[in-house]
Amino acid sequence: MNLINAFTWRYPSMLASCTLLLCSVSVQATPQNTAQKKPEKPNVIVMYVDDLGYGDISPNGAQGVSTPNLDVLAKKGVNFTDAHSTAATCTPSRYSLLTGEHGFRQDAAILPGDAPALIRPGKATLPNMLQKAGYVTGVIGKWHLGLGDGSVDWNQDVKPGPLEIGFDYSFLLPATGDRVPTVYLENHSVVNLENEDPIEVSYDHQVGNRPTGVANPELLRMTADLQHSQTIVNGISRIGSMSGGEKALWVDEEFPDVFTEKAVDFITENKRKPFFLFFSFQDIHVPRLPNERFKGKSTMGPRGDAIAQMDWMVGRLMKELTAQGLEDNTLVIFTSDNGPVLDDGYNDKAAEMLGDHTPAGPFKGGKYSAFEGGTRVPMIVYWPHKTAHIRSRALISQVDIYASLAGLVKQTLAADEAIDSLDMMDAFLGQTEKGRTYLLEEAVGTVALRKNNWKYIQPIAADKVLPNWLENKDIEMGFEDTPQLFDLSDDIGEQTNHAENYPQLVNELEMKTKVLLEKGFRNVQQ
Ligand code: NG6
Ligand code: CA
Repeated sequence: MNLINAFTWRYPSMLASCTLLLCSVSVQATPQNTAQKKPEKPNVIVMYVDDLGYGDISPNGAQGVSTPNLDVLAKKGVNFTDAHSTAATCTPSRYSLLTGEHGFRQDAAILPGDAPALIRPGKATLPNMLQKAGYVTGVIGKWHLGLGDGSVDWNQDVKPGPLEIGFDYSFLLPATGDRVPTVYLENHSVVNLENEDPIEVSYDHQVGNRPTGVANPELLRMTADLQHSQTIVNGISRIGSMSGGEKALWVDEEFPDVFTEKAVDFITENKRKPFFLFFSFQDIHVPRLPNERFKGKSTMGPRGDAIAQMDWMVGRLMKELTAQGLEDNTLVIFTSDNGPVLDDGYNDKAAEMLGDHTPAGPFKGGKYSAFEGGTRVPMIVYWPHKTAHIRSRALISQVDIYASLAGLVKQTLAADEAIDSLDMMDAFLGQTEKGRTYLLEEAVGTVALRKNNWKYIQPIAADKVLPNWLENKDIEMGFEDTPQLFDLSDDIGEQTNHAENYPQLVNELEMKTKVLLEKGFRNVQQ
C-alpha cells in the first residue's frame, strides 16, 4: 500500500477536503494564465441615463449639483470627451445600442407608447450575441423601443418584446415617463394587474374617465403643455390616454428604489455566471419627480435633483458589486441616450433655476439638435485593473459597444450583423486615444458626419427645417437648407460655418455620408 492509499484508507474525508483545498489554491494561483487562454467574460453593465447632457455631471464641470459617485468612476476609469449616442433622441439611440446599426435603417423615430416592437425577433442583437457567448442577459428600466405586434393588449402576454430578441429577463417602464401606459411590465406581464380592472390605452382618442390635464388642470402637481395634458396619473398629466389598471399604476417617486432593487436582485441571482445588464434610467427625462430624499439636493430644482438621484442609483449599484465581490470582474459603461433639454413639456422651472450650470458643457444645441450637444454625451468606462485612468479624446459612438464586446468575448459577427459597429475596445479601455475617423450623428431632421475634428451637417429641404412641435424648445437645432461645415479643433461651439470656404471638403463629406449610409460603416474603408 503506497502512502496515499494508506492515507485514503484511514482518513477518506480528510483527503477529500484536502484535495478540494489544493484545487482551489491552484485555481486562484493562476488567474492570469486562465485569462490568457480563454476569452475574457466580465459581467457587463450598461448604465443608460435619459437626456443627460455632457455638462450635467461633476467630472465634466457641473455647477449646482454634485455627482460624487460619478466622480469616483471617472477618476478610476476612462472619462470620454468625444463620445456620442448615435442620435439626438431616445428611440434611434437605443435601437443602435442594441443592434449595432444606425436608427435610420429602421426608420427609428420617437415612438408612441403603444407602438409595435421596433426590433423584430430574428434580428441580431447585442444581448443575443452575448447569450451565444454564455451570458445571462437582463434589461431593467426604460424601454421605448415598442412592444407587441401592432395593437398591444396590455391584459394579455405582451410580446414580442425584449425576451424575444435576446434578453432572459426584463422589467420595464414600457415607453417613457411622460407616456401611458404608466405601469411596469415584468417579462410579458403588467405587474399587479387585476382581471376585473383591465387596461386600455389609446393615442388617438380618450378612453375611460380618468381626469385629464385639459379638463382638470386643478388636479395637477405640475402644469404641462397641450401634448402632455391627457390622462392624469399620480397628479401628472401624460401623453396618451389610459383607463383601468388602478392597482398597477406606478408612482414616479419610487422609480429609483424600484429599479435599483430589481437590478440588485438580477445581479445577485446571476453572480455566478457572466451577466449583461442593460440598466436604463427614467431620470433625468420628464416628468422629473425625484424621491423626497433628493429634493433640494441641487440648487436647480427638479432637474438638478433628478441628477443627484441618478448619481445615487449609480452608487447603489457600484456598492452592490463591491459587496458581492463582483467589482473587479465587471465592465461598467455609463452614458446617456441623447443631449440635454430643459423644458420638454412640463413646467418644472428647469430653465429658470439653471444658474451657472451648462447642461451641454461647451457644446452647442442639445436634445433633438444636429449640433454637438445633441449626441456628445457623458461616457465613463470602468473595469478595475483594465481601464486606464484617463480623460480620453477618442472619437467613439455607442453603436461601437456591440462589435467591441463581440471582440472581447470572441464572437464572430455575420456580414449583415451590426453593420455600423466598429471594434473600439482599446479605446473604450483607454489603452489608446485613437478612435473613429468618421462618425455619424442623427438628429430629428438631418444627419451630421464627423471626420476627425471636421463636422459636416447635411442640409434639409427648406419646408422641412423645423417640425412645429419643436418650435418653442429654445434649443439651437442646426437645421439649415444649406450645408454647414465646422472645424471643432478651434471652434468647439460650432460658431463659424466654413462651408463656402471649403467646397471640396463639403463635397467629399457629402459623398462619404452617402456611401456610409448606404453600405454601413463596417463595409467601408475608414
Ligand atoms: C417628444 C415629447 C417629449 C419627449 C420626447 C421623447 C412632445 C411635445 N414632446 O415627443 O416630451 O417625451 O418626445 O424623448 O410631445 S426621448 O428622450 O424619449 O426621445
Ligand atoms: Ca432621451
